[in-house]
Amino acid sequence: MTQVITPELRQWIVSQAQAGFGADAVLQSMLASGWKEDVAIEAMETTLRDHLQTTQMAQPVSDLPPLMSVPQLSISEQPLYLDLPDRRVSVLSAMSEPNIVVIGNFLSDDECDGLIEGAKPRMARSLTVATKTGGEELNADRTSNGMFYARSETELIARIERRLEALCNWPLENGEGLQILHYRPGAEYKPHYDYFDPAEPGTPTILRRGGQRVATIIMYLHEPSKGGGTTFPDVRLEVAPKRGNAVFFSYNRAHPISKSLHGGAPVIEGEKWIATKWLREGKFE
Ligand code: PD2
Ligand code: ZN
Repeated sequence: MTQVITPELRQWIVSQAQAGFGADAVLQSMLASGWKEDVAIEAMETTLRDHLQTTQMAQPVSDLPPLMSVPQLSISEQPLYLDLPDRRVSVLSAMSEPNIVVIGNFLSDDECDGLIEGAKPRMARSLTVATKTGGEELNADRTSNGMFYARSETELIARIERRLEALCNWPLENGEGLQILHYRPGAEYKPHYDYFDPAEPGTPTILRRGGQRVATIIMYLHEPSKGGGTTFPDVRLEVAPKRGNAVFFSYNRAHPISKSLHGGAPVIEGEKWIATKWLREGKFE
């Protein structure tokens, strides 16, 4: 029998959280009352996320981190194509809040293969920036393997970076080195924000080099046959990980109000390879 997540259940979950019960305790109560584990987890995740968003929306703007300038793609007249200096790419879909644009034909098959082959000898379990210290750490939410190319490391990298610069109208020097990630079946990247949380103690150290992140471009290099989409839970969008395509998104405040929460859904079958470019406010040197 399917179990339905009712408004009453959502209200109960919020009241438990407000009473100070942790996620684990709430989950155990739900299991004890006969809820199936997957339904209970889904109910808790969606309810608490929606609740958090509602309370965040009610915050006065003066309490939020400052607005930042962000890259803008040249798509105000809904062009079907963008003629970048060395390649015509397609504009497949776009939304404004958050600003998410899906681009088709951004990379050729040869370019995808070149990025993967160059990365293979240097792959290691992915690290994320440790916001407590400003260093790097293993992260259980990210079960992919990865590596970074230095900026302009090879002719191929330099070509793709120039293409990104033209796509985003944002200086190449403000970009971090291209990151390659490899996901096997079961691997995922749980929803997160790419900006650095201003409340974390390590953030001022991280920001000394290039300022905040303001946008992300994920390029799909090898597509899994099932799963592995890039999800945007706040707007219930999932971008298909199609080889050669890319998704651009920006965040003009380092705050959840940007609705830039995003994740890599678990790969179900096949393998997923991506390249990620993060753009900073200033020069990243
Ligand atoms: O692999 C993805 O789809 C993904 C999802 C969320 C990658 C990233 N974030 C990232 O590289 O930041
Ligand atoms: Zn991300």
